[in-house]
Amino acid sequence: MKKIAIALMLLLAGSASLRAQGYVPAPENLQNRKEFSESRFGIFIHWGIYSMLGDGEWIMNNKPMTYKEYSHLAAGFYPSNFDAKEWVKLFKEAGAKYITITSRHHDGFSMFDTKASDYNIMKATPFKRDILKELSEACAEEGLKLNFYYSHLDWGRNDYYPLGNTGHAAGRPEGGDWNSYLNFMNQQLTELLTNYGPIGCIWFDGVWDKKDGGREQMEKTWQLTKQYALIHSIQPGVMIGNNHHLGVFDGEDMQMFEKDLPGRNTSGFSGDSEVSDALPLETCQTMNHNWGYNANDHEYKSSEQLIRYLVQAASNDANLLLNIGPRPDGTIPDEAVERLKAMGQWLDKYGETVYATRGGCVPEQSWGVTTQKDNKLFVHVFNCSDAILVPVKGNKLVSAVTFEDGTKVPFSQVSEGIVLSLPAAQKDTIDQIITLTFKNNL
Ligand code: FHN
Repeated sequence: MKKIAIALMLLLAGSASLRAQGYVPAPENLQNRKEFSESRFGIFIHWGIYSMLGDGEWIMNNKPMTYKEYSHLAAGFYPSNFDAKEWVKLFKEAGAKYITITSRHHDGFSMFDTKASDYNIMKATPFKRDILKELSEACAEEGLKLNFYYSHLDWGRNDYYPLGNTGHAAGRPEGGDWNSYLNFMNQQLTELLTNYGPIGCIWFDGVWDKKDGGREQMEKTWQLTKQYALIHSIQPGVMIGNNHHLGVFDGEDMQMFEKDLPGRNTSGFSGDSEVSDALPLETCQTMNHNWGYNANDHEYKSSEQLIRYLVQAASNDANLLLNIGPRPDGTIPDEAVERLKAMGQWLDKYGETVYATRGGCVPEQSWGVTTQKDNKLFVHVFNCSDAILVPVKGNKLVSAVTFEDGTKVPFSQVSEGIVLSLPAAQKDTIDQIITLTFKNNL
């Protein structure tokens, strides 16, 4: 009897320590992950006092400017045309389901009401309005989820010491208390998770500024386990993502890819990131070449390109987080508005083939990509020809019709898969969608 009791105690102690080591997401977190994946389209917003200089969010580092000079921008920041309701209406019209806004970028300026530093929108600007609060209310009204981007990296604070790889011309003293910086961040994160209602995700960026020593050292330097545990203790449902450009760390709930689809590395950020097969994925992308407002950058991707990119992301089982950089007066550049509206019109008609789908079982082909749901495969044809081969084998095809109007598409099942004869009338669209219905789920 005594032996059984001891064995039981050991078993319990063992499972407790296992749990202490590994993060176990709460049920509401799992639900959030599901909803996040189903939503497929979000708007990224890079907005801060840097927008006044019209040269992107890295201007303080790139110019370079000292923190002393740069911080004077705050006293002139007055986005008189900012209207949270208008923004959120536009994002909803675009078909987006969530927004992710920079609560604080690398310049260290807080775009929200915080007691942790006076360098914030309420105390350091004449505007004195908490834009995150206004956005949280507008999002709640329109049913969009709100996420906060939060920079680990800070070019302004004295306690950001030892320095990382960037921001060396900011004019900070030699010496500073790193623990004080860690506490500062945790105080701000607590505020962000307490004062703005339920938050969808905390989107971290910047740990790559101090990444020497590899993953374990990064974890130690940034105290990520402790920070993640704090976040989940305040809002267990909130998802944590970290744009460290590596494979996911314990405690993270999603994985993001900068300017690349998962598994690709065309922009050079994702070389070391192994794609998670368990967590929701997200690709973030700019509309032009900049994240923050750049007055001279008018080289925008076309609406067609952006729509196809959204579909491509979905075909890779990833959301698209599409960026806008609002002007300093609070308006959104015309080119961006035009593209968001065009995406919304397209999603109004074809959203069913994107929202709540999974990446298709057929990998990208020369003709295009696929998404799927239950026993339906949505074939997105970007490059048209008279006939295409869809390499699905071993599942009986019941019907093939155009998504547009249900016109039957002639097909034959051959040993390599399914050959579709595409209807001529469809040849000039952004994305010709053919719905294939199979006997069994895919
Ligand atoms: O340095 C930032 C950059 O300003 C921007 O916020 C992007 C968005 O993914 N992330 C960083 C670079 O990795």
